[in-house]
Amino acid sequence: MKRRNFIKNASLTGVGLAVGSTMVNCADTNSKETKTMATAPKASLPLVIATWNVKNATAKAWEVLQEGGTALDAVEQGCRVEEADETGQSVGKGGLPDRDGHVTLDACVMDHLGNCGSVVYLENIVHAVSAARKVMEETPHVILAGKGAKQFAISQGFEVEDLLTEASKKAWEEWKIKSEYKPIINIENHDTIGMLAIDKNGDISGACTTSGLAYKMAGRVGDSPIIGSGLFVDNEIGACVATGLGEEVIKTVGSFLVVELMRQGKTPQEACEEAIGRIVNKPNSDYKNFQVGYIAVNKQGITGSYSIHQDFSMTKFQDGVNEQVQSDYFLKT
Ligand code: SD4
Repeated sequence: MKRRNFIKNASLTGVGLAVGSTMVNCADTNSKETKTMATAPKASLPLVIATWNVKNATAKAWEVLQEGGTALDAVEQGCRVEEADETGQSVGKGGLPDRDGHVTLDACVMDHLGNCGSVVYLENIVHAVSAARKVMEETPHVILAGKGAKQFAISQGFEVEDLLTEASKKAWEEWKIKSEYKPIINIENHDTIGMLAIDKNGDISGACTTSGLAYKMAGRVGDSPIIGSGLFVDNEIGACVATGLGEEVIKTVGSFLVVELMRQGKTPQEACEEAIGRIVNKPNSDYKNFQVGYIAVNKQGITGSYSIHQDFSMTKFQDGVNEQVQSDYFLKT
């Protein structure tokens, strides 16, 4: 499908376009920011959204916001819930390892002031998201990798743990029999987590944490800790976080793209759809064989989500309601 048709079809779905009784004019790509702002509908704040079905994580983030915590506190605490859950095999403890049996974590945070911190290829530390926050707050750097990231985390009081659980080890041993590497669509299902929150001050922050693709090559780093790809926050405009095959997100600088599209006047829904369009409309795109999903929120608290394949969802906590929202998707046939 050509890009123009993709966008046309996407806008026909109507997902996320109707907000209360107000319709946002999505097709008007010439609309000026001032015009968009004047007609922009507002959603109730605070709010939390996260990739996949992670109600325990969003509940934790919501609790933090209710207690007056910042959006940054909320997303960090929310992500920690998934990192600690050993049954989640795409994040933190229990994450599936690389080909050599090592669990390596990628995570990042970004706050409303545009500060950010990441850890990549981090081993033996469960709460990679908190290590990323420490990089942001306690170092002059943005990214720490591998051994250095681990040493830094230890110096900050993080405990060293074996992250490979019996279940993940068994899965890896079974995988080794064929050693066939290919991305599995929606394998993440509910655990790799990207989270965005707006606090009572209207400030936006985001976080993302993952063990990356199962059975990846040693040394592989995905989109999740790369600011602009896996996550981007602009407190004037909104924020976006990605999930799925990180290589494809990196190639299109996906989360930054979504935020910039919102800056141009697109709704979060439209922006997510166009960013997926950039991936599927590439010449020779192999999109039928991989998944990418985006969730986004704008400054007004309006949210959107879109993926290539069916069965992507986001969890949204707003107005005291914590619910899983099924995402619209590109590949309908
Ligand atoms: C990665 N984007 O490492 C991550 C994986 C992921 O849901 O999001 N899985 O490519």
